[in-house]
Amino acid sequence: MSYPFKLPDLGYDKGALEPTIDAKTMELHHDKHHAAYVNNLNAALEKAPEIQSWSIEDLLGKIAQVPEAIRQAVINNGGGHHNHTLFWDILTPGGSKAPTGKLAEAINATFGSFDELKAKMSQAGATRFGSGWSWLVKDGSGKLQIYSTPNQDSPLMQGHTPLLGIDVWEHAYYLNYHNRRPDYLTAIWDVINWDKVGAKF
Ligand code: MN3
Repeated sequence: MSYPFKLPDLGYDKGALEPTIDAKTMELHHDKHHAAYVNNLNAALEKAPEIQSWSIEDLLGKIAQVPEAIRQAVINNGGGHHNHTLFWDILTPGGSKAPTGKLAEAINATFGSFDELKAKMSQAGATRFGSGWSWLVKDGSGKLQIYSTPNQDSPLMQGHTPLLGIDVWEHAYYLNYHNRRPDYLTAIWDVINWDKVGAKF
């Protein structure tokens, strides 16, 4: 899939993740915030026909080759599009509530336990100043890593494959959790679909 990019359907009801994530937050987050990233990404690419055939993974993975005039717009809005598309996918209702199979083995080997992974990712999200994401990624050598990125910066820009991303922008939690980002980061583990995360690994 390439330019013009389209806002993907959620694939489930906006209230399906309640009470962890309320329907109004899902509506604004998907229909307004994500839609704006898609529209702004397309507006930027309109000015660069030579890269209009690139996939979103190519745009972010080869960001240094994107024309400088639109590079930051692609980082912000292409990152926003890819990050949110992944977020809706791994929040799909149902699936396993904990990692299984090879992913579970890798998590235990790398972090010690699933609880330790949750603690590290929540910590990364809680300590990200301002807006950004907390990530579980597979790095270039196939190893798991946890870190946060600012704004909409994507792990793809450093050659890493994002497996699980938690949006810590205020728009992701403020209606329900107000300023209590740590409470959101504790609750969100109830709605992660680990079958989806495992499939990406
Ligand atoms: Mn968001």
